[in-house]
Amino acid sequence: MKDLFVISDIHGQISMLKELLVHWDPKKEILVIAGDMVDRGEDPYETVNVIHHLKKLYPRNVIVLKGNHEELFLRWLDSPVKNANLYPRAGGVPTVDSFLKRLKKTKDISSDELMAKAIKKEFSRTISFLRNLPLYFERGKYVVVHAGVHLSDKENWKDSQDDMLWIRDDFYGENVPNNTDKIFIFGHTPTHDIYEGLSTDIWVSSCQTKIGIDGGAFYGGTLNGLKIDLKNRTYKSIQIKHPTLKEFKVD
Ligand SMILES: [Mn+2]
Repeated sequence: MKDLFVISDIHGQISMLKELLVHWDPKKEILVIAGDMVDRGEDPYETVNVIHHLKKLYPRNVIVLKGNHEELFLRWLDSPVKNANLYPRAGGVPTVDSFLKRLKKTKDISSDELMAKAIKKEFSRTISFLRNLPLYFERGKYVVVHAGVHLSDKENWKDSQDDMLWIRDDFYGENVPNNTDKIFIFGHTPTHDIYEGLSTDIWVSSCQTKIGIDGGAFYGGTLNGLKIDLKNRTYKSIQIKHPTLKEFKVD
């Protein structure tokens, strides 16, 4: 059985992703990308492109999950007028720009509607890849999911798809017991928020069944890679530090 190598919340930081991928061994590890490839960052298009390419090269050894930012991008593509205010506030401008600049023909694109239409037409395979991403990956006792799940009982954690994309402290809060028999690896909330600004390291709940890995790569933090040895149930983390900001800033 292959081990897992989990990365989350790249948010367009393609240079950090490439640095981290050097540590992935496709012969020994399944690469799991836990969502939020797009929005903000250096180059969201290229981030999706590299990951999509890896998925095609290693269809069984690369698992890509949907995050809320893939969902927001798809919503904008389908209803650009309705999402014209919301999507830029979520960091969508670098995503749209990074796709637009790869269009072969850029004339006559003067409205959000035309931009969305052109992107959907020219990058139909990429967009279809994003649309069809699963929300979680389960391997034995481990579940990788973008934001988290509803933990109240053993059987129903798969029921709330909305929670898998959006949930925060109703999942990772120390006062929320994990009544499932799974160990969850999640991103979505930068660990510096959970650590209250003290660290960007991987976070492990006191019950040791919730493991947060979002290092806040865009916010001057870290891109964390988490290796899980499934047989021995041991973890190893790799951190790629932000190339330009040394200090992690807290708002
Ligand atoms: Mn997210």
